[in-house]
This record gives sequence, C-alpha cells and structure tokens, in this order.
Amino acid sequence: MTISSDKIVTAIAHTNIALIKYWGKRNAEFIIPYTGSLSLTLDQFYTQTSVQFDASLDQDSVSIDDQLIDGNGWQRVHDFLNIVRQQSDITLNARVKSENHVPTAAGLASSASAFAALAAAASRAAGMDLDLQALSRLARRGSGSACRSIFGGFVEWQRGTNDSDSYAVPIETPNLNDIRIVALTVEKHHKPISSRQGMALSVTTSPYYPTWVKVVESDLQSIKTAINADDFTRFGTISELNAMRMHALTLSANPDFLYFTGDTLEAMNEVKRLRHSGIECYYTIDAGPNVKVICQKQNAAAITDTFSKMFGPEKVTVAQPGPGVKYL
Ligand code: 2P0
Repeated sequence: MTISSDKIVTAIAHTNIALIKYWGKRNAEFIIPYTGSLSLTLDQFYTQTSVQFDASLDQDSVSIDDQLIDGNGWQRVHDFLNIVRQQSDITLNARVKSENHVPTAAGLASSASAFAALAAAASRAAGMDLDLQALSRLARRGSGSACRSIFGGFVEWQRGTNDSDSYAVPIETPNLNDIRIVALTVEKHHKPISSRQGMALSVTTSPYYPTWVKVVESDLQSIKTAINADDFTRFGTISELNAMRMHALTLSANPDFLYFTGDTLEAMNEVKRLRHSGIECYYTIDAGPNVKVICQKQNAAAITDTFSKMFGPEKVTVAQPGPGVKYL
C-alpha cells in the first residue's frame, strides 16, 4: 500500500477508571485477560496523539510532551506500530507526537488514554479505516485498559478468548449520569511494581487467583444490574468490594506486594466515615496509592471540601463521565 508521507492524523482519547478491575492475562502477547472488566471513561484527563508515516525517517520517532523518548517507552510504542504496520501492510517508520492533558497532580495518567489515542491515530495514518470494535481490539494490544478508552461513559471489556473476540463495548444506558469521581493524589511516585508485573505475579503465585476469576463474573453481573436499575448504592458497594478483592491478590502473592501507603489508608477510612455520616461515597484504587472516591453530583462538593482540608486542594480533582475516542 502506498501512503503519502504528509498525512498527519491526530486523535484524542480519555482515560478510564475501572470499577470492576482487570487483573491478569491469560495470553500476554495478545493481552487476553482472564476476566471481563468494567470502567467509566473520565473527562478530566486525555491524551492527544498525532502520527505520520514518513519515508524520510530511519526509525520511529516518539515524543511525549515535546520530549523525544527512547528505551522501554520507545520500544513499547515501536512494538505497537509494528502491529499497525503488519495489519496495514506498510513498512514506513512513523513520527509520533503525544501530549498528555492532565489537571495538576490529578494522578490520572495512564497507558489507557495513550494507547487508545495511538491506536486511532496510527491506524488511520496507515490507511486503515477501522470500526470501533476493531479499534478496541487494536488498542488492547498496546495496553489492556486502553481497549475500554475507545468508548465514552460506562464500558465493559468482554474478555473473550482470543484476539478477535476480546474487546470493549459501551453500556448503552442513560442511568447514573450524575456520577462523579473525586480523584485524590495522595502520592505521585509510589509504585513498588508495575501493574503489568504485578498482575503476572498474582496470576502465577496467589492461591486466591482462581477464586478471583470466579468472583469477577458475579461482580460484573451485579454492577451491570446496578447500572440498569440506576441503583447507586449497589453500584458503589460492588465497586469498592471488587477493588479490595483485587488488592487481596497483591497481598497474597509470593513475594507479596502492596500499592497502598499510609495516606491511602487514611483516605479509605475517611470515605467510610463520610458514608456513615450520611454522605454516600465509596472508594476504588488502582495499581498505585491514589484513591478515587465514587459519589453522586450532589455530594461532590462536600467530599472535595473534606479531602482538600486533609491533603490540600491541589491534590483533589473532580471528574465526570467523559467521551470516547475522536479525531481532530
Ligand atoms: C484496570 N489496571 O482494570 C486495572 C486495575 C490497574 C488496576 O488495567 O499490562 O496498564 O498494559 O495490559 O492496562 C493497568 O494495567 O496493563 C490496569 P497492561 P494496564 O484498569
């Protein structure tokens, strides 16, 4: 296929927060998970990426926030571009320019928005015109959670069993639209082990892993029922439970590891205290120390106020449902 070297394609994708977590791959090469997962795409953080295949380049050129990158970061983008080149039958190197847009210290940066935006921009720059399902499958090859960021709002990643049937689908529902995520950045740089390594260790060494696979199936059913029924209490309860079930897989791994810090525990206790005082909210936590508080619009201000006093206003960001991938 002949590609003109001046075709620059730019795409934007937002990050997502998992409410039913993805934690473990049955196939690492194709990133096929052991379980489904369910997330909410957020408006507050996005990645904008432009891609141009260019015959004048000796190798792929990758910049993030105007800094050229090399090493592992470059390798991961290069490996992903190789998949795009293979699918589109082109051999040219690419120029990738990526910008992360994140409120100060929101702690929402993730590979999800990065690979969703890269999949959209690179595939179109390579001459492909993928539908959203195919785009989700492609984004999944870069990072599992990226397959969910192709869509806006509530999104389910249907685990499937292979490359062709493992992709995300949007949950078409007008319910729980008043949901808010109050993101607390208790610490920016505490990650004892990457999520990729952490989940592999949980799969291979936690004796509870087979139970996790079973329980996620019922957690997924339960949260979808809650979304359909517009039942925030059930929705929040199952989200919090599922997050703790995931973290139990880190404590029970060999060697064990833990993403929480003291501040994480304090924030969790405060969420419970608020809840018992009548301000309904729940927490979820990913592979890091930061806490995301799940609430409804009418309580977002009170929760923001509480945590601003506790950690400082610059550590608190309120997010709401965000859109799916789009081209500029
Ligand atoms: C999630 N996380 O469902 C879970 C919950 C973190 C905790 O997906 O190896 O960066 O690139 O497929 O997507 C983070 O893992 O992992 C993640 P890879 P990814 O959002």
